[in-house]
Amino acid sequence: MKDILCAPFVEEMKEITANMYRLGWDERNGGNISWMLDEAQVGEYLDLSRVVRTIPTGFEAKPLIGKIFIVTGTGKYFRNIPKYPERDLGIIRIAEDGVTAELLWGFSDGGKFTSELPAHLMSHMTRLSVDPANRVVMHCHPTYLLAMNFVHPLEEKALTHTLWEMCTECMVVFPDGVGVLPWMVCGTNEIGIATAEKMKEFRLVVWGMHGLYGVGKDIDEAFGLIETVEKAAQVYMLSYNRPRINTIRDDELVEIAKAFGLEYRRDFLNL
Ligand code: 2HA
Ligand code: ZN
Repeated sequence: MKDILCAPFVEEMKEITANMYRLGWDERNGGNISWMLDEAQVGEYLDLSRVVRTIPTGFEAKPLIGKIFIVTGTGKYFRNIPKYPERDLGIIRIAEDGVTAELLWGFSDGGKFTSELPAHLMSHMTRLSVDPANRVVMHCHPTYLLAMNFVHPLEEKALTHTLWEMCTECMVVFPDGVGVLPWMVCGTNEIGIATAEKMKEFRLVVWGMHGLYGVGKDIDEAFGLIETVEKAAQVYMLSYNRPRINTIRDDELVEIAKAFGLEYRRDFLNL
């Protein structure tokens, strides 16, 4: 059996959480990540017949039975994950009943998975139904996007349009736009259901005045979506209260979409 602490998926979780912390997106215990792993790959590092303990998830995730995820722990700080991966990360498998998580590794201090597990697993279910290659769900509190939430309408068309206008790359990276939920209590099944509903249409979902969800086939893709939104939000916050003398026009956004052969949210333009 190979050493789990050297597994590429543990290494990558350490690296990405350290990056996100340094970017200021994950203060204290803010943010959470879940990543669906390949069973054969995990089997090189762990005896899959050995369950450390079981933890109820609080909701049914039948389509995910038998699926294995590496997830961040509740109350754990991204800042500490590189130092204490075995304590602050866990590898869980959804049990046969669909409502229990079998802990295969990690959470070594008796801890458990993120309080946002409902939003994560429900989002995995939805994304897998529209994109079988999806593996990662990532949540964080990007600073400029959060600031923007307080001065810009929290509406999907308006928010997406503004972000698209801020950097030429935005249309290329998220032509499908950004979904928006109003402020809601976090950590509940309700916000999980609402997030997953938005995930039918969007790979990016803003939790109003809280943060952002991004998904993708791997860590790079989810992270890349989030950092592109955050860059655009930063440009917006640096410029929105000054006279605007230049802008990327809607007909130019269409030109980008055409040049890159993109399927995009035409209804989010004002043409
Ligand atoms: O885990 O970010 O949404 C802390 C959070 C809750
Ligand atoms: Zn949060």
